Amino acid sequence: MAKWLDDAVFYEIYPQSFLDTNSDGIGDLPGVIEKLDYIRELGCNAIWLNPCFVSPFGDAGYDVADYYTIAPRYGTNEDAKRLFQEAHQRGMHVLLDLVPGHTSVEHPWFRESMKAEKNIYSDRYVWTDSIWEAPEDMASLRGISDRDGSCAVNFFSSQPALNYGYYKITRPWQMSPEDEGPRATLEAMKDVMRFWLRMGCDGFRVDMAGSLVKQDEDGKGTIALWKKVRAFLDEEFPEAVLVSEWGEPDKSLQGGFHMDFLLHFGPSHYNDLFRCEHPYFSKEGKGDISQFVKKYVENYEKSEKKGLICIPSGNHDMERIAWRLDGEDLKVAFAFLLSMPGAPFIYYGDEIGMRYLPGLTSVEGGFNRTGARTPMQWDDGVNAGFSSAAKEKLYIRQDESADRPTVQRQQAQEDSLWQEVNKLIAVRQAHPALSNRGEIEFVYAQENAYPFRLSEERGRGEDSGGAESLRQGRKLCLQPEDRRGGISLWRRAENSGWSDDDSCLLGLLGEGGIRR
Ligand SMILES: [Ca+2]
Repeated sequence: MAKWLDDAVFYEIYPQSFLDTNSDGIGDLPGVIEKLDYIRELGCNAIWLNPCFVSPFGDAGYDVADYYTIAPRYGTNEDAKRLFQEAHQRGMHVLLDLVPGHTSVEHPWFRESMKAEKNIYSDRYVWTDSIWEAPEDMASLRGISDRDGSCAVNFFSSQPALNYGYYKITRPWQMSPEDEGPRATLEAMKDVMRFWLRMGCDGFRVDMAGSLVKQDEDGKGTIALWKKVRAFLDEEFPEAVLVSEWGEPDKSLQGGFHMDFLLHFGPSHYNDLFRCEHPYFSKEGKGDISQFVKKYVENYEKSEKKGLICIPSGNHDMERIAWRLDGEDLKVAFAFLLSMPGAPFIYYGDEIGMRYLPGLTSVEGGFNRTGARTPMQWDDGVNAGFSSAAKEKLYIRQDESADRPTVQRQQAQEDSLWQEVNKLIAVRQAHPALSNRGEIEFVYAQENAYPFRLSEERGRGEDSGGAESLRQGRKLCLQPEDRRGGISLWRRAENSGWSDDDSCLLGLLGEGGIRR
């Protein structure tokens, strides 16, 4: 695994909403480059960039029409190359978003695949052999061309599924992953990876990574496929990093991914902590962390430390973390996020508590997700410093409330969320016990109960200073009998806020911070 992952703290950038440098109302790659120093100053040293390739943007770029070209609205391939170089100069790394599961209907592969005459792209997508038969358990496109068949779609109707084969074959038109068509699809995707890795990107976040092989209940076919990708990367780009949108680390890490996300859907109970009716980290104290911990421990053990389990602050697919949590709650939530093992991922704007805007008219297939994708709020200037375009031209309407958080204001304010996140990252980076790899033990996490405690031992022996700081810090910790280096996240159920006795990460480490 690439060494830089050991202390990577990621920042997810939604390029269209980050910084607009040419006043068209849409963020762009020169804007990302301009803000690299800001990201570094916050403490993040790695970036995940959402898709920035040519696309009709029916799903905000997750419907790629050309894998090899940066969408003109974001800039050029030269801009991408410069981004990689500028990031590397600052000791930072950049992951692009790879969307291997489907393309846009406008992709030339699909245009060829739609033709009735057999050609080299006929088997690039999942087609049945009759217009009257739809693929089981999947939506499909039908009657859109002269080809006699229905084509499976993965998500929206404009996203036909690429063909990586079926694990369990039950119909004559279904192919094995070893058949020529599926193998050619995988080779094509390897070429895409080669192209960007050669240009200087450091790896990929892989969209819907667990769903490539169809009728693959236990994931065996998809794991085997990713093992092939890993072998290819080990051979040609051994430093290339892969993180999966899969949510089952025991499977994804087996397939050769270095990291997997805890997802907001499926069995993770991630939202119990941040986004349900009674989030655990809300000061009302009505939450439950036990199911989350149970599932986390299960995943942690099953993954056998082969890689990292990543807990994001949010992403472009869910409501923002500030939706259900307020200012002080957010600091506690970040103390948790930035003290867990695995590489942390901070979604742009979450470091200032940017709000989720419910009820916005959908933009580019965002629907309820649109309110989590609004333009970044930098300062008190026009459009909060995001763009000098007319307000009506902005990619998505901005939070227009007078007290909307901005980077500029929070950087100037000593007790702001930005300052807290900044300190938390610094503490994490300074103490090997809090690094990305290593041991975690949940000391206390009962059903419907507070507090919640965890103990971490990481990097001991590498830097006894860090472990020693933790031990000293544990004077504030609530388990004096516990001799291991550890931290505690603690809060009182009946309490409406933090008291001086409540301990939290920074207080424990004796470096200032939350309510010490
Ligand atoms: Ca722009």
